[in-house]
Amino acid sequence: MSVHLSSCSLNCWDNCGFKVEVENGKVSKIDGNPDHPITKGKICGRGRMLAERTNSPDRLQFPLKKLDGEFKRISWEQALDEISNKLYQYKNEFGSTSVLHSHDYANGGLLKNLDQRFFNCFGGVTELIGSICWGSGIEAQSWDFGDANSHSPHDIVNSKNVIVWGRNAARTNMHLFQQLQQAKRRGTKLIVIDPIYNATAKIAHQHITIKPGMDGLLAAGIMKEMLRMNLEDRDFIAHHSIGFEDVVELLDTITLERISELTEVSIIDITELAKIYGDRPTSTYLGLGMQRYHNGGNTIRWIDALAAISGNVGITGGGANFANKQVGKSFSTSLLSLPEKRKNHRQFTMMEQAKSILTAEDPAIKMMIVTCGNPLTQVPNTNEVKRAFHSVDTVVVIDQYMTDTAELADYVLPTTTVFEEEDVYYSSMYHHYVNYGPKLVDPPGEAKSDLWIWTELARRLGFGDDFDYTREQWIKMGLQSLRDQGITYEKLKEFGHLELKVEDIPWSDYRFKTPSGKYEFTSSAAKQRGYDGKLSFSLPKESEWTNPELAKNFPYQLLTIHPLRSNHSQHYHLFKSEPKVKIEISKDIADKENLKNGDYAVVWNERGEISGYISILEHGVHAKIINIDEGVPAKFGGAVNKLTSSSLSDNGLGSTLYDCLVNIKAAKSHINN
Ligand SMILES: Nc1nc2c(c(=O)[nH]1)N[C@H]1C(S)=C(S)[C@@H](COP(=O)(O)OP(=O)(O)OC[C@H]3O[C@@H](n4cnc5c(=O)[nH]c(N)nc54)[C@H](O)[C@@H]3O)O[C@H]1N2
Ligand SMILES: Nc1nc2c(c(=O)[nH]1)N[C@H]1C(S)=C(S)[C@@H](COP(=O)(O)OP(=O)(O)OC[C@H]3O[C@@H](n4cnc5c(=O)[nH]c(N)nc54)[C@H](O)[C@@H]3O)O[C@H]1N2
Ligand code: SF4
Ligand SMILES: [Mo]
Repeated sequence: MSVHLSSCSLNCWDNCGFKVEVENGKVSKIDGNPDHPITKGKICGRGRMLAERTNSPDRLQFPLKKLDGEFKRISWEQALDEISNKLYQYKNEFGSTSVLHSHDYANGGLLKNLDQRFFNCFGGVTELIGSICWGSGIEAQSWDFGDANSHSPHDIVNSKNVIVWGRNAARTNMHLFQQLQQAKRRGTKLIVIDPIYNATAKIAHQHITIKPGMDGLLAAGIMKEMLRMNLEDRDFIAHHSIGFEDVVELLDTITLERISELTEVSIIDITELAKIYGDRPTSTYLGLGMQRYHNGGNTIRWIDALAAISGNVGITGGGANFANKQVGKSFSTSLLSLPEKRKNHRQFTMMEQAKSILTAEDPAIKMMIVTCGNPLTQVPNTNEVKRAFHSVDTVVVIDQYMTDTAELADYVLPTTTVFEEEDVYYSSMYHHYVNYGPKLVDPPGEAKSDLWIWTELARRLGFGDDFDYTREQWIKMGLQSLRDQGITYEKLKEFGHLELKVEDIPWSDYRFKTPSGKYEFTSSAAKQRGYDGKLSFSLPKESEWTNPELAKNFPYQLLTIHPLRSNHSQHYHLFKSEPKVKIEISKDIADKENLKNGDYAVVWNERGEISGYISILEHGVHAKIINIDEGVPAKFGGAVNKLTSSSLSDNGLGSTLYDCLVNIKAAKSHINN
């Protein structure tokens, strides 16, 4: 048995350091690396289960081709020859943008950026822009500050108060959760603002239940109270910001009573929050859930503005922590991806990929290659996504498992897991350490890395020279920009993880990366793009105010938050007992619809329906909420994205996944009856 340092590869805030045991050529156990400065030996079940994900007999092991509706094993030679011939033909006949690259970010490896290199060298394809995950918040912060940068996780020790605003830390960001527990023991005041009384709310001094999609207005109410009590930071506002007068003008148009009524947060709580923000340093940890609304960007901008007005920007213990884009920007990704090779391209948004495929002309989409994503389960409006996939002549899916998406493919290519290839791993969400992950075991059957697949296809298509590098050379290429910091391939290999030199306290010099160089309450970057750039009192798209007719038929708000034990769709099939769709509802809905725990029910709207078992949330949940965790694959009764909408959020080409009205009723279980 041998033990090796490695990394979690999953799309997650924490990017944990691993200690991996290998026995007889198999990964036998995964633990946390106690020497990792942030993750300190603790990892979650999803990370541990990467052993099962690697060893499972259900792994895809051979290239498959669909013939008469059934998958048949074929050789790599045949798969690569046929796929490269098709790429060549479609490019010749219809142009290279008749090929679509559909993807998400399921693997945090640096070399996963090489898919871009392949498609750029091919001549440029139809690519996806925007983000289902965090698009609106990222753009919101870049309008306000010039970029989306977080404080170092170590800085939390300096905060007097911590507000966790719409981040499900206990479930999604376990090392922040541990820090919150420690902070609380040190006497830090902890407040959670969330429509659900989640596990983070349980440890907080106070949980504030809010009506979903109304957080921007709550931040406005807190600011109004701060101004009334003269708690704002006049110096910051005067010297380091522009556009404050626009905010004041807008705040004057609404009363605190009206804000309280719309957000369903009491005036007492709003006033208390104003005092907390005024009692510096107060740090805000924003989550991603609350920007998955039509008004999501505006929501994040209000919370940024609150942090700014209260003087909590650029100071130790403060911050509006949403993402840490400094991390990803440290690497030489364009050396890897060669954007200059791209001759043609067309862009579809990630959210609207299905609709765009169905309506594409000049050229139509003829071929689609899917990597690091499972759009059939994860992209909104599943029924439309399914129609889109069926409309494309040739679909190639590269994955480790036969997912809902792979089921619809013409070719399925088996790929490696994190322990079967060498790479370095990072996440631009939370901390700024980069981890090394060696190749520890051989992949099963004939599974090959994504990189091997791109290299073989590139050779067949005549640009093999662009892929003629060893793994070590590729990693060194990606780390080139870090050489001056002493971050090298050799050192990463030696130490297992290294600290990137990014700013621990972003904006401490008050030099913002906005066009004015100041914090922008009214965004000039937004103005340049044709928006008015001002904050507004915008609302979700599906609500009683914006669409009363819809709200009459579909009176409840559906959240589809991230599952505890799975990373999206990736772990459900490994659970000991078969997963079921759990429909969590408030006590009020249970009473109104006469539903009890364990009842079978159907949730529906105009886009689709999904059935599952009722679980009543007894405490602290907003009265009109239904939650169904996302990610459940079709074979277990999913996907909940049959119900969600593919419309875009207000900025950043983000998603509106939680901006979703539904109805619910008891149903007959096909299992029990
Ligand atoms: N266990 C687990 N962890 C994960 C993942 C996973 O799949 N499973 N996925 C990873 C990824 S890709 C991401 S993006 C992150 C996401 O991390 P989070 O942002 O923590 O998680 P989400 O599930 O996106 O957001 C859900 C939280 O937002 C709250 N919320 C929803 N609507 C609103 C609202 O209008 N206002 C407020 N205040 N709160 C609201 C929900 O009640 C919930 O607590 O998690 C990462 N970590
Ligand atoms: N309703 C609803 N939908 C959501 C969300 C929500 O909150 N609610 N959250 C959204 C968010 S935040 C995100 S980030 C997306 C995530 O969306 P996805 O990334 O599509 O979700 P996963 O289920 O993680 O699927 C990733 C797939 O990539 C495969 N994979 C893993 N590693 C590799 C690799 O190295 N190479 C290749 N080729 N494949 C690999 C996995 O086996 C898996 O099938 O989902 C979004 N969808
Ligand atoms: S999924 Fe996240 S918390 Fe779990 S081991 Fe991986 S990086 Fe750590
Ligand atoms: Mo995400």
